[in-house]
Amino acid sequence: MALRAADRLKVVLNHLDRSGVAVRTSFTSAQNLSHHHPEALQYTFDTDVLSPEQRLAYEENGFILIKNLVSEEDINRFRKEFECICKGDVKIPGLLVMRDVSIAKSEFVQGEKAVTKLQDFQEDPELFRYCTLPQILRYVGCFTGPNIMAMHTMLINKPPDTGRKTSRHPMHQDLHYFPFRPADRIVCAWTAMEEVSRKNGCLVVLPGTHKGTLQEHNYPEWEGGVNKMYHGIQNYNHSHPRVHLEMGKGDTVFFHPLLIHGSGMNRTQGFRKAISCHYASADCHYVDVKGTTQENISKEVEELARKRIGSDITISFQDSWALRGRLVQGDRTSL
Ligand SMILES: O=C(O)CCC(=O)C(=O)O
Repeated sequence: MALRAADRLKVVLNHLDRSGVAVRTSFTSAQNLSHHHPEALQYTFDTDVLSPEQRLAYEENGFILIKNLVSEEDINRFRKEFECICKGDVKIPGLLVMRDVSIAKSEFVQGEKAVTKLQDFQEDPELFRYCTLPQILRYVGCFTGPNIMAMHTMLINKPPDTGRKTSRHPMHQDLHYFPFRPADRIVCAWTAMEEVSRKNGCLVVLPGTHKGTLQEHNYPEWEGGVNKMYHGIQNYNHSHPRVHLEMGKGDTVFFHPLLIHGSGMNRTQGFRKAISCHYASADCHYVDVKGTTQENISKEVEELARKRIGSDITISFQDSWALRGRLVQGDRTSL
């Protein structure tokens, strides 16, 4: 009996999974972003969730965009909770409320308009629902495998730029922030909470860069200042093809932690909101980052913990992740 094209591709993929034979695919857009290094399948599992074409696209590009994954109702609930937190009606233990470097210096901005990011919302049952949505976890499992930890949570409220270009997020690799490996078993889910476009500062990614290594990150020397913890890579290839991820409300992109990405300035008067979670396989293990390019961020995180908790207890970089991580599927085998 003749096999459908997708089924034939599946047979090939299963074979490749076992043999580690080289595959290559191209990005499905006007730009040809395929890279001409043959590689073995290594970034995805065969779970019957991703189509063979989607699987090949992630292998090649390091990201995949799924349209309409999160409902309008859920997004509206997350937005409401964000407003309650900004107004001070809800207090969440451990939540980090961040302000834009240029807005923080102004005395006159209050509430929602002053907050650029909520980080570590694992103790907020309403926002943390995002990390447990079954339709998200189905995809996450394609990259992590069945034991899944939600490690890092953020609601980003990119403000209208004040003219100092501080609403930009420098190009970076998320692995810089993580003392756990292997990188291929980590994935970020990032969901647009409204239309995101080049005008309001959508994500920008450099396809294929997930196949590279972790680069050195530092604070960029921007004239207008730079937000706390917004480290960037100085020496990436500026002529590498870029993809601007323009997305609708509820669309979700899944991307690899070595993928070089950032986001542009918000040139509108509205706040550009997105909610995200970094997941890792619970089978990952911690690594010591002393003496590596990650030492700068580990020291900064440890210093922040001292300021928040007090200097009588020492929270190491690794502890800070072990404390925040939450099991969302399967068994907590290692992390
Ligand atoms: O949402 C954005 O503008 C960028 C977020 C991001 O890349 C990050 O926080 O690592």
